[in-house]
Amino acid sequence: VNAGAKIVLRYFDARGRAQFMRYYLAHRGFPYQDERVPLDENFAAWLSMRNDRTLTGPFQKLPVLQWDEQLVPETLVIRSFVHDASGDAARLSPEENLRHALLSSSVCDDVMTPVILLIWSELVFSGLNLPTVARQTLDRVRRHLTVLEQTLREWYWLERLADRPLMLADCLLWEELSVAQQVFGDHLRLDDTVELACFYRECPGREAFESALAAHSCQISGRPNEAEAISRIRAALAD
Ligand SMILES: N[C@@H](CCC(=O)N[C@@H](CS)C(=O)NCC(=O)O)C(=O)O
Repeated sequence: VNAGAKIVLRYFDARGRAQFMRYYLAHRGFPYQDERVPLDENFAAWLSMRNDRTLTGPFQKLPVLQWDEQLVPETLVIRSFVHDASGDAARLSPEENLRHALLSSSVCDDVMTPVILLIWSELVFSGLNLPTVARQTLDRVRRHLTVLEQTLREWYWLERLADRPLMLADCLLWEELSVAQQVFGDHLRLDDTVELACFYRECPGREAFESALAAHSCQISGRPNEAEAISRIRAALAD
């Protein structure tokens, strides 16, 4: 482990796919540069840097992480790179490492991505029926939280968390529970999934995460006028 690594996390000024890494790096005491591309008019700042692959990597998207000389793109690949480079992988058994990778993949693909897509949906798919898509996304996320809860119980996630430092999979799960609640409001009752509610409440990083969000408030996604889009999603679900 190179404790003095120069770390730059480059992402938009949004929570999106990077907020969980910000929580992690801060909470675990890795000094890093939180480089945020402003969400300005017509994404001018982003468009002026997008083709510079030394900044945006081989797929010209964000997040990318710079760890010393290594530029790492792709959210889940960054997760696994940092999990190794931080020394966390060495703290876990092979079976637990697999579980951390599995949980991260599942939370990314089946909670984070559908929720971000829903926020963008009206802009991206013309003629879309928002009430139908909002309902389907909510049902899908709810069902998935029920399944996640059973799996975390079977894996003794909370018990194990008590005996190890907070890791990226924890930060990711906490962040997506927070985002899902912010988007769905009262339509998603976390208390229906007791184990997840308990994790959300008692997660060792919770206070630091909430302070970080309060200290630098930003949108979840890059969608222009996101607050209005979220209000429309909630209203559509109330019908
Ligand atoms: N597969 C990538 C997806 C990255 C991605 O879609 N990033 C979006 C922001 S969340 C982006 O860079 N959009 C700008 C663009 O595509 O021009 C990952 O997992 O990190």
